[in-house]
Amino acid sequence: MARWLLALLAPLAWAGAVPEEPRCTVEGADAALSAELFLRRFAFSRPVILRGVTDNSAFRALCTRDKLLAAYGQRLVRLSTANTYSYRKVDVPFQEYVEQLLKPQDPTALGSDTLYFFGDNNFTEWGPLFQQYVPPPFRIPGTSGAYSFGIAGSGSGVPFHWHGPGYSEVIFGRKRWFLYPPDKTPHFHPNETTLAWLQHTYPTLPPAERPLECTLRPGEILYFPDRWWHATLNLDTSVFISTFLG
Ligand SMILES: O=C(O)CCC(=O)C(=O)O
Repeated sequence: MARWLLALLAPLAWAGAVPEEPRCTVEGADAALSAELFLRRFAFSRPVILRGVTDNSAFRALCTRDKLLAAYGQRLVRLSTANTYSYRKVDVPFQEYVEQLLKPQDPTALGSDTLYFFGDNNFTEWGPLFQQYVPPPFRIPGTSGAYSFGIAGSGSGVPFHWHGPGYSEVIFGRKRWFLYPPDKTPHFHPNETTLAWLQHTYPTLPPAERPLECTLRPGEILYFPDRWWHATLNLDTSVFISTFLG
């Protein structure tokens, strides 16, 4: 689907917005990137944003608010607190999440008091939806992909953390990413939301201490290598899916 049409349709499907920062310091690649070059240049060493490598318009059409509510409204979804270690989990019907909890982030709330729907998905109930997702094309030898699907309000996000390599794709909305290599631990508090970190810590960082960053739009896929620190900020109410390689 053309990007201008997506931009028009996205606010109709899921609402809300935080101002966008146009700076993008993550390398980009297009459909000309080969699997061999992906492995040599990015897989083990640096993030990359892949553009135009898959077409998820069919999956996107199933992820509108109305379609998801009709299909899964009565199903339970598991929410996690939006702090670095996401200790607390809460199960709610998907409809209750969408109608009552899916709100813009309160900038004064702690991560431990902010519920985020991402991961812990029920692959039996949501399997028919996930089967329509076209995953990113490149694999690291010896790994397979596991999905984490999410929907979250504008200004929400996950504070800095790290784990194995993976991809993240935005289906609706825009998501700003912040990344540091494994040997550069960011300045952050694990119970501070990304929005609070952006307001209080980010402006104080000298240029050499700034993260790599970029805002992802539908159709763009971020790859992050093993152990890279990352934090996210949804600029709009967003629908998104990560593919973890393990
Ligand atoms: O999409 C998000 O907000 C969180 C993604 C993330 O942290 C991950 O894929 O590891």
